[in-house]
Formats: sequence, C-alpha cells, structure tokens
Amino acid sequence: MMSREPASVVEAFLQMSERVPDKLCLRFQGKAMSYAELRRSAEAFAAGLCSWGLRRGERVALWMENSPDFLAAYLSIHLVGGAVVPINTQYRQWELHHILSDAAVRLCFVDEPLRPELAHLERKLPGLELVVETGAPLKRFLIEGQPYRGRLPESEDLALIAYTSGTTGRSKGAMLLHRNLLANIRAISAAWRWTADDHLLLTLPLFHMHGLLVGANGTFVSGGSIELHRDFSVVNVYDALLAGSVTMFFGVPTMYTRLLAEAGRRHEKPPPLRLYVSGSAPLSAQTFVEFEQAFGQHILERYGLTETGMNTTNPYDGDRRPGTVGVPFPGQEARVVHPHTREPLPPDTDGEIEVRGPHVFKGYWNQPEATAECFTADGWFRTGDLGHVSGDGYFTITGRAKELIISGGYNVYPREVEEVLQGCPGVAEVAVVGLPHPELGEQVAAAIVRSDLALTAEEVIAFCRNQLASYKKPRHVVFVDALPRNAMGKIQKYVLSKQLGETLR
Ligand code: MCA
Ligand code: AMP
Repeated sequence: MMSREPASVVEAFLQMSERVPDKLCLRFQGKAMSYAELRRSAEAFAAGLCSWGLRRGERVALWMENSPDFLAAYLSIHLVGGAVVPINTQYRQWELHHILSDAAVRLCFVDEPLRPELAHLERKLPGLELVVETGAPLKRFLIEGQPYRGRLPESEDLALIAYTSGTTGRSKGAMLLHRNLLANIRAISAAWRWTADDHLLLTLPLFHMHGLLVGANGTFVSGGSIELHRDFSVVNVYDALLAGSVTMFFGVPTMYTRLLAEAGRRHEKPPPLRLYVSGSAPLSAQTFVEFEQAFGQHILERYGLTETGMNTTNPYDGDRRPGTVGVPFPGQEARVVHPHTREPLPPDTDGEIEVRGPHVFKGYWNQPEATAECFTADGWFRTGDLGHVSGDGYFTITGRAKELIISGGYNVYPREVEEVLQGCPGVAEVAVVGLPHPELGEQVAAAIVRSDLALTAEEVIAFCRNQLASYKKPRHVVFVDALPRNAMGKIQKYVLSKQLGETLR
C-alpha cells in the first residue's frame, strides 16, 4: 500500500506491519502481540475515535499505566491526525486540571482505578467531552474489524503536547511535530545501531519522553520488539535480564542503583546485553564504574529534554566517558554559550548548553512569549542546563540555570510545590529546594515559616499529596523563623539548601 518515505512514526509502524506482520512487536504479562495484532488494535481505537467525531489536530489525553492499550491508543490518535497529551499517572487535581484545561483536551483515555480522581474535575472542565476508562467502557468504544483508510498525518502536523517546565508555576505544553519525533528517533536508532533483532526491556513509564519517544518509537521504526513491564520492579527486571532474550535496557540512574543492589543479593549474573542506556538525570561516575564491575558492561549515558527529545549520546563504539553525556546525535547540533552574552565559549569553559536541529520542538502551546524567550534568532534552543564541552566534543552537564529538582528521573519544579504549599492552612511562607539523595539523586525539601505553630510536617506532606503527584511531596519539612533573603527581598535558595542540608545531617 505505502511506499513513500514515512512522514511520521505511525506511518513507519504501518509500513512495518505490512512488511513483517507476524513479527513479534510487544510482549506484556506473558502475552505476545505481532505487528499485525498491534495494528489491528490501533485501528479499533482509530475507528472508535472517528465514529465519536474526533477532528484532526484535536487533543486526546492518555492517563494510563504501561499496557498494550496505551500503545494502541497512542498509535491510533496519530493515525487519525490527533495530538497525544500523555499524563503522569501520579498526577493529582492540581496538575490534571491544568493540563486538561490548558490543552483543551476533548477526550481522555484513563485506567479504571484512576477514574474517580477525574470525576472530581469533570464539572470544572466543560471542554472534556468524553472520558473512556479501561475495561467495559473501552470495549464499547472500540470498533473492531475496520482497517484505517483515512489520511495519514503530515510531517508538520502536531503529534504531541508534553507538559514540562513549571518555572513560572504552571507547566508549559511543549508542542512536538511528527517530523521532530521521526528525525530524533532516526538519529537515535542510527547512533545505537537499533535493528529488527532488538528486544527492549521497557519498564520506564510510557507517559514520559524517555519511555515513549525513545523506547516505543525506536521499536516501531526499527521493527524490533518490546518486553513491556507495567512499572519498574527490580526483582522482575533482574529476572527478565537473566532470562536472556532481552538485548537492550533503558533506565534512569535510580534503576541502575537498584539493579546494583539486587546483583549483590543474587548469585547469578545476567548475560551481557547489547546495550544499557541511562538518561533523564545524571548518572554518577561511581554507578558507571560499579556497574561495569558487577555486570561487566559500560552503560551508555545520553542527555535529553522534553522539548527536544534526545540531544547527545556517548558513542556506541568507542569511549563511553563516565560523567559526560557524549556528543550530539547525528544531524543535530549542540554548543556551549555564555549565559549573558550568548557568545559561543571555547572548550572546557562552563556556560549554558544550546541545541539545534530537526528534533527541536515547535514551541510552547499557547505561549508565544515563552517560546520566543527559549529560542535565539538563529534557531538555537536554550536548554537551561549548564556545562562544558571538551576539545574532542564530549559534553558534561555541571548544573542547571533553571530551578529544577530531578528525583529518581522525575522532574519537580520547586515553584509548583511552593504554590501548592502556600495554600496549606498554617503556612505563612515556604521555599522548596533539592537536596542530595543517595538513591534518587535529589530529594524535595521544604522550609516553612508557620502562621500556626501547631502545624506539623506530616500535615504539610499530607496536604501536598492530596493535590500533587506523590513524588513531588517534600521528603523533609523544616520549620524556620525566617527564610534567607537578599537585600532585594529575594529568597536565597543556595543559602537555604546549605542550611537545610546541615539541619538534616
Ligand atoms: C516514586 N516515588 C518517588 C519517585 N518515584 N519519590 C521520589 N522520586 C521518585 N522518582 C514515591 C511515590 O510517590 C511513592 O510514595 C513511593 O515512592 C513508591 O512509589 P512507586 O511507584 O512504587 O515507586 P518506585 O517504583 O520505587 O519508583 C521509582 C522509579 C520511578 C522506578 C525510579 O520513579 C520511575 O519510573 N522513574 C522514571 C521516570 C522517567 O521515566 N523519567 C523520564 C522523564 P508514597 O508511597 O508516599 O505515595 S523524560 C526526561 O526526563 C527527559 C526527556 C529525558 O532525558 O529522558
Ligand atoms: P524534562 O525535559 O523536563 O523531562 O527534563 C530534562 C532535563 O533532565 C534536562 O534539562 C536535564 O537537566 C536533565 N537530564 C536529562 N538527561 C540527563 C543526563 N544524562 N544528565 C544530566 N541531566 C539530564
């Protein structure tokens, strides 16, 4: 049917399903699905979406844990020209309301256990016309046996709105086009030699870029397969590695720390994989070295952002340097500039990292000012990450210009937690910072000036949990008499981090 160069990942997937219909695409909880089977499932979703009346360019949210339905829904929304809005399943009222209203989502697929959380919000979201939960309602929504014969998305069409960067309080929707996703995954597949023989162990959540745009998209365009787990359980992952059929594993550093601890508890060591990849947060040189000692393999570390997908990678062949994030992917550029003058800096000089290329997003949804601010006139995207590049082109991230805590590979914007806690009865002032944590990399800590001295840390944490994803709640709450401020009255976060670090030592 189709012979043109694919304009989207879903088109590449369709071509693959025609070329190798019976090839394994996905295994989940012991059940295998071929390319043709996943395609049929996606077409059943697509027929349901068309019959319901989804129009091209409209947004559909996926608020689901990892499952074949997630992937079928994702492919189907793209098939019919819609834009996917993936939502973290830990999100609660605060994040959900913002994302669903900001993206003007018309339809949301949701896991059945999460349905009640959404029920609270529906009154406030008149634009959300339909919520389809897994189980019987989803079965009724799907229309089986109707191959999709409609138009396919074009490369300039909107593929995804991914919410990120709450530097101004509420997160912004990063608009990624089909051509961004395709260009990035082509570059990744080439750099990592991804082929149809690969079987990827994927335990990362599909609602974030690492799992979806690297793990799933890479499989669909290469013709490989996924061993999909609902979530990361170190015991299950270790067992799957021991079983021997997996060729690649992608994880965040916390997963590698846990795998190392598990290796210490087991007698058997997994056979070598073709590739272990780490990203989303800094992998410590210590974990790199310990992993090599325990598993005999060099983890490949790469660096990405929601707005850009993957930017740099350590080499597949050649020197994987611990503590660095490697070189730009093929066809993409990266450089280090002075944070104020924006002039490119010589090697080994710290500045802000900028990236450019076909993978870089179009801009923030409904936020022209924020979009203009993050791009230079000649198309470089300001990452907000600080670092330097070596004479032979390896990038190292040394810090962040943006206020961001990365805990176990999840991003927490202090401003968002502060806004929620500011609404907690008994809180007069609050400031949130990240402190080092041996397993999570960083952890969330809050300093609070109370207006009600009876307020306890447990109450603060419980208040936060009700409204925000549980991983954003402070693990430490310290009550202080005053927050450290400079002469202008601005809170000095670096002073606070030091103070809190000392208090908790
Ligand atoms: C779970 N909890 C956490 C975290 N995860 N607390 C702090 N930081 C975390 N990362 C809390 C839960 O809220 C819960 O608290 C308790 O731990 C147990 O929850 P559970 O789900 O069982 O946690 P877990 O299985 O231990 O999860 C740890 C994890 C997970 C597997 C490391 O956080 C994870 O999958 N992280 C990967 C995130 C990811 O995909 N990031 C990529 C973003 P309570 O019991 O109190 O409720 S994409 C990106 O960053 C860019 C583009 C890039 O470069 O990739
Ligand atoms: P987000 O786009 O919001 O998912 O998060 C992207 C941020 O994660 C980047 O701006 C970096 O600060 C961080 N990040 C991703 N990969 C790495 C890595 N390998 N090392 C250090 N930081 C990373």
